[in-house]
Amino acid sequence: MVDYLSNNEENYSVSTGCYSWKASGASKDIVSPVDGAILGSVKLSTEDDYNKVVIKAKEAFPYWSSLTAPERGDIVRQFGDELRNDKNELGKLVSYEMGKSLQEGLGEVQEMIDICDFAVGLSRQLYGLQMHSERPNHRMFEQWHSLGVVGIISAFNFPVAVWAWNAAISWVCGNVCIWKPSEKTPFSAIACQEIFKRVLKKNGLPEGISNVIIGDALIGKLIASDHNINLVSATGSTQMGKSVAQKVAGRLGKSILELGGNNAIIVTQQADLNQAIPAIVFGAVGTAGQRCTSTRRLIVHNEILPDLVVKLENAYAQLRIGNPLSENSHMGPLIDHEAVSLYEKTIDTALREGGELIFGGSKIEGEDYGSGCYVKPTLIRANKTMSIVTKETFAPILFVIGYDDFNEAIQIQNNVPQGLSSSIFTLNLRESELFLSQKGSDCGIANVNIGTSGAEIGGAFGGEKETGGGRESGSDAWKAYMRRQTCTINYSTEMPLAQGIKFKF
Ligand code: UN1
Repeated sequence: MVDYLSNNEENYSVSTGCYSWKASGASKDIVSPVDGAILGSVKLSTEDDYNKVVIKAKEAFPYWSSLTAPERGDIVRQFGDELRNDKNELGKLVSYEMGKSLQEGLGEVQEMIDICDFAVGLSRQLYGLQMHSERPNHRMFEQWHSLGVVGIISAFNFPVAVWAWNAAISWVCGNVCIWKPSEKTPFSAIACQEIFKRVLKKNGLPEGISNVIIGDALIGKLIASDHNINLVSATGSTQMGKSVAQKVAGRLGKSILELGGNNAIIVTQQADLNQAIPAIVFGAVGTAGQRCTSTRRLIVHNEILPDLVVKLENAYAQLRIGNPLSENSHMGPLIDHEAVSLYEKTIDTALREGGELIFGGSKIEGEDYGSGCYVKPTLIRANKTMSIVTKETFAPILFVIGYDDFNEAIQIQNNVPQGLSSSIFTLNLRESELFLSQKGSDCGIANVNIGTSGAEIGGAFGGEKETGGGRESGSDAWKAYMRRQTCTINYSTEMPLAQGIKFKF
């Protein structure tokens, strides 16, 4: 980690807010949530800095998009190789800057490597369909062209992986990227840019293929409103997403939105609790409950609820909370003190609304924790009418809700504004198929006997309703990063019109 920071100082001034340009805005200290230490400071970018980055990106686009897709895929392959070499250092930096456990920091870099591999294969599979024309001796097909500049707005909780999902796919599709990472985790972003810069340099490619711009909400607004940005892919809160969506729609631009989740696990009487317990605990406590896929609600059949709660209490009592870089710790801190206040407020509201505290419920202070942002993982017995259970709080708070009838469980699961991830634990085929059916989960992700978090890159990632409807990462999510062109070629000697229209003169 220290190596990255000092390398950066050599090759790239850490105090520059954007790649290749000196940022001219205010300085911001970056504080690690782990121990309250100042990691360094970055200068935030201004509108002027932003405009320079856009020019640089636009200049790089014609050359980059003129390479063949497999040539671009080879550059992404090299990036994946560099990430393999740097996995430990980058994983540590992510863990220290963001506060997730080292295992999860390393997992995040692995997710980057995986999406690079996926994108390399994709670079030879950007298939268009061929259709049968209704006119004789005509050929009709569709093809996919590069879009241009992709603006990527990412959140603090996945400081590197979510960018990589977007960037790796954008690059093989022939686009150039401008990345606005969370200003809470800029050093992880700078490190990624440094690694990719090595690949660009080795291959004599223009720097503007990948750009990082560090700034506050102003930069997000500029990206959303700028007609030079052909696609905006934004990850973050529903509130942020609504503002981005309105600005992009106002200029009829394209966007991919991956916003809040309020993910539930249904545990039926026929669940294998040996599988369910670890999945529930990781889902609720992993990344200190700060994943958009974190498990926030547990919907449990009332007959097994008391037994399940005892098992969960036992599991929670074994969790070790502390420095995420220590292999001993299961859970690190929240991102900052504001997040700790939100955690406390949510618990207060839940208890006021009639919730019952089962476990945890307070922040953790003491010598060992310094000025880190540590909280206890929390279990609250709740009921389906409490309004707090419909809200997303980025914290390790799990609401346990009982149900009697299977359809009621599905209804509780769907009865929130968000629609990202969902799971059921059951060994009953009818229950699992109903959960996956049209009448079942309304989420973008629906799992059976797997928790709500930890999706693989091969699937399309995203969700419905207030989650924003976008899809990133695998499957055919790449189509949103390209423009579709329908082509019809007439190789006859006639000039027939479609729909049988006669037009003779
Ligand atoms: C996010 O929290 O924004 O499925 C992304 C998961 C991770 C990605 C989460 N692969 O939990």
